[in-house]
Amino acid sequence: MTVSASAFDALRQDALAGLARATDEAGLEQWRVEWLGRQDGRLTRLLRSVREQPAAERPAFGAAANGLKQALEAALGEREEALRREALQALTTTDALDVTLPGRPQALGRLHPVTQTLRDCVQAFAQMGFRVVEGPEVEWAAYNFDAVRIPEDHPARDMWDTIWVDTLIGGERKMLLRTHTSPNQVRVMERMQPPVRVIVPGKCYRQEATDATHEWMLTQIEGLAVDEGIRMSDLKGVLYEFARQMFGADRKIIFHHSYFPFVEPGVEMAIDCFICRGLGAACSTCHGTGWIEILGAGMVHPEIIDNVGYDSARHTGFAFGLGIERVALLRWGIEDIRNFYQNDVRFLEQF
Ligand code: FA5
Repeated sequence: MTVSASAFDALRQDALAGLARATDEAGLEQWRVEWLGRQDGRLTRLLRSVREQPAAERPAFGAAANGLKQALEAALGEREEALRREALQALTTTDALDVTLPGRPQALGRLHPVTQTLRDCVQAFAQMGFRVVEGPEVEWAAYNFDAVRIPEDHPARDMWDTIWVDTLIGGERKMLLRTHTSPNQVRVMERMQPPVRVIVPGKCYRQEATDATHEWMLTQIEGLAVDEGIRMSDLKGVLYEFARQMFGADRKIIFHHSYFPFVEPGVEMAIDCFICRGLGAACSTCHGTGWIEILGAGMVHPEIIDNVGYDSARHTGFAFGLGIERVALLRWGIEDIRNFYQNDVRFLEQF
């Protein structure tokens, strides 16, 4: 069989007319199989028939068939592109979808305000040379109470109405959710030798009647420094520097005497109330006192120094237990601590 130049032209026109009738992906594929399909495509068959041509005509036939194949492949590519453009155009002109509208932003999470405050406090103490260590949240009563001089019948145990773990050991409940980070004073001294300068951040749990400044779960940072010659003035210097960094130089700070069985002497540090500035007897945030207590502190009791195997004649130390939610209240002027753990996104996304 020989195919004349005009026959090639007719084939080309036939193919291009078929391509113009294809209006979607399926139509294009059908056309491709009909013309360019490897098994039985019309052009594939034509190319195979080169062998059957008289020897003298083979080169011209082959060249014409190949030229037609390339032309059809190019035409297919163009038609695909044209259909894609048409489809996009159709999308932009229908009311249902406006592809030019900006996308909806993804809501990004952020650190909880108490976590932010905890990190800032940790950094302030780290800059003063304190190293971070951690202790268990489920604690032995022996560490939480006895090791820090709060024996079974001591009235101080009432201050920390406790959430006990129900497991009985030797018929007694001996484990609890720690009520404060102070057991870590002992845990740290048991495994380190002076000089000690550590902070221990973590959650604590108490059976509290909650109010504007009390939650049943609270975050504390315990601080401990033990060395030769550590004095109360060192404690005050560290705490003043911390308060200056967290609250700025113009906030008022007060130290009250206080009692904690594990320090002697003991103090509490408070910051002036940002709500009433000390003027409101009806202020629910500071209970009319004008001050918001943020930490308890003092000189580590010599008996505890000796109990861990140090020598209290040589080594002295200070400790403090700082409430992080209270710091967060003060730095941002939040009236009620209970906001922090109510999981209201409208509150949390303000930080
Ligand atoms: C203690 O927990 C002592 N362990 C602190 C201490 C450490 C004293 C080292 C001396 C030496 P207190 O119960 O006062 O003390 O708590 C310390 C701080 O934790 C408070 O000043 C307050 O900031 C915070 N805090 C206490 N109870 C709550 C509560 N229910 N909700 C929120 N914050 C609290």
